[in-house]
Amino acid sequence: MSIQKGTILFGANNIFTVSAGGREYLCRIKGKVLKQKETVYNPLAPGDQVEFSTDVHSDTEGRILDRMPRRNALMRWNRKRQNLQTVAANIDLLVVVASGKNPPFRPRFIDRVLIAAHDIPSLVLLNKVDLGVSTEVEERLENYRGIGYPVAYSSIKTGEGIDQLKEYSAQKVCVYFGQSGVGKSSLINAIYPGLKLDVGEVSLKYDRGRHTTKNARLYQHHHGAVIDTPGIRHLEIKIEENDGLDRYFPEFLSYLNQCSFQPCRHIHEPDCAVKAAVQRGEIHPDRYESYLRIYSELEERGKTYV
Ligand SMILES: Nc1nc2c(ncn2[C@@H]2O[C@H](COP(=O)(O)OP(=O)(O)OP(=O)(O)O)[C@@H](O)[C@H]2O)c(=O)[nH]1
Ligand SMILES: [Mg+2]
Ligand SMILES: [Zn+2]
Repeated sequence: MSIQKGTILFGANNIFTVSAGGREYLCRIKGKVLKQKETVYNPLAPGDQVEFSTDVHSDTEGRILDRMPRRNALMRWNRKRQNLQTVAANIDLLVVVASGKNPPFRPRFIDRVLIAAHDIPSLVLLNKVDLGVSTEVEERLENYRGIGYPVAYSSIKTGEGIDQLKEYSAQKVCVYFGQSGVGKSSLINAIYPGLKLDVGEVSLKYDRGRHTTKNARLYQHHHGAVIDTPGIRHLEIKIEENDGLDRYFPEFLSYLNQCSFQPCRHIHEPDCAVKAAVQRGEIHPDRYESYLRIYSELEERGKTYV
């Protein structure tokens, strides 16, 4: 038996594929690891660094002994399981993929991803620009840029933006995240043609993706690693206990100590600096609307998460 360190590529039914020294091992997880991290639904995700031992009777199977501390992790609240789920861990760049059409642009979804990824460098990417970019979409993307998020455009049909993405993601662990059908797997294929990931058509009837990618998975390549994730319809988030949701909206920050009520929820309170900034056009009304919706969702779920 030997103990090694490796990277989780993916997991299914509590069997994890671990990469170490250019080889892959199928590993089960020891109870201890699970118990330590029992507040989450899945203790390990693509990108996690683990310690594992290889079995004496097999050189392709092993047991995961421990998880190394994470630099960061993209988490979502899994409503069905009433628990937190880790999408991916130790991320250098999160590419938040959207499309302007087919499926339609959903900035509220982007807002949620940016909250979930508050401590992870994120890029907002509008894919499928060959289908056209409306002025509304353009305006929202400009708003993200103004807030401080990098924004980029791409198309796998014309090749626009692909080389820049490749350059930008060199030597990084990049995660592609977004709704089903926006083209995450297609983009990864365009950047790293050797990977040959499955892609699926967008449903004509419902104008949304068909959930082609079923599991998040890390792929190693010569210049780093990329994690493809399954598209989700709705992202529910968790924020740190006692943290105000307002802190997750960077453009709100400079107004927070100017509200008359402290702490202010920026909902019905008089003399609220955030609401005044929305009225003056300094905060985008859609971003404020996102704030309100997420606030009431967190409230519904219980105080622990507000
Ligand atoms: N016109 C156009 N179509 C694209 C572009 N990128 C992807 N598509 C198409 O969009 C559809 C969905 O692409 P996928 O790569 O499977 O999307 P996904 O985001 O991985 O979807 P899930 O795996 O379901 O989450 C496919 O038919 C692609 O050919 C693009 O830049 N322009
Ligand atoms: Mg996919
Ligand atoms: Zn306020």
